[in-house]
Amino acid sequence: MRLSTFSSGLLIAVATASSASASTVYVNTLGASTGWYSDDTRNGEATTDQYGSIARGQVLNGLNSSYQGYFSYPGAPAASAADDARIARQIYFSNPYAGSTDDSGVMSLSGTIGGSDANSGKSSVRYYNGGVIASGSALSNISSTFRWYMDAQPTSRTVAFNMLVLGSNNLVYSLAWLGNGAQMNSWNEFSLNANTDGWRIYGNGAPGSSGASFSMTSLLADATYGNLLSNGAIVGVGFNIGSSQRNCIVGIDWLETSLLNNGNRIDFGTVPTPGAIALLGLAGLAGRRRR
Ligand SMILES: [Ca+2]
Repeated sequence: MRLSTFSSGLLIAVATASSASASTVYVNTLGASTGWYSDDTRNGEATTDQYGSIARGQVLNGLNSSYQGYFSYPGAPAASAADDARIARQIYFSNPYAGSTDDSGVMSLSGTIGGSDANSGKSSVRYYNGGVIASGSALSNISSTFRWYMDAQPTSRTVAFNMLVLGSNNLVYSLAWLGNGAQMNSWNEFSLNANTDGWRIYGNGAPGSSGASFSMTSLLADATYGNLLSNGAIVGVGFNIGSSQRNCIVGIDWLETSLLNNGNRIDFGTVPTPGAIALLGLAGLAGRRRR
């Protein structure tokens, strides 16, 4: 699996403490300005666009929207503006549903682009800080709550909350959590803590979907993976749908997790970030001065 060759640069990065903040962080775009990036997003539907033809399932690496640390493995696709455009068809920020919190909109993830039966598409988005987000020991008291909408689609699918963890054996594992009971055409709010069942571990020989699901507490007590994870480092935190989640679009309203932003809300959607507001203010001031 590609994760096995995940950038060794992460190994030498020093943990970066997030600045103290008691407030909501707004995320309305992918890339360096927010720290939220596409990584394992795969083209959902064979298509021809202005950049040429692209097959289903092809991994997309955008110049601005993809996390380049993810693409250090041999044979990785080169970053391109074409893939930025393709990623933007599958991961985008808008306000399509009534009832997002404070009318803030959502970050939509589409497993396919056009509603075909393509099963090889995937949308994957995570926060990265270029190094260690939290030590593996933080897994033992993890808590997360997130709110999301499931679009009306022929298949009912559940967005996964997930993490990339660099194990103490220097191999990267993906931990994905799926809650139960998501409703189509509805807002869903899922909460988990260390004792909530529903985790699976993927990559580097881990059983993935073929194994039983775990609570984090039981996973950390597992003879094979417990010490690897708790002595490792969390290097990415986010969401995905797919693969094999065709014909489903989900919109993520917000996330609160013990791993990011000091547990305060990360609100996805169309609200400008404070930085963007400041820039708009400066632009307005400059405009007035010109007049
Ligand atoms: Ca929102």
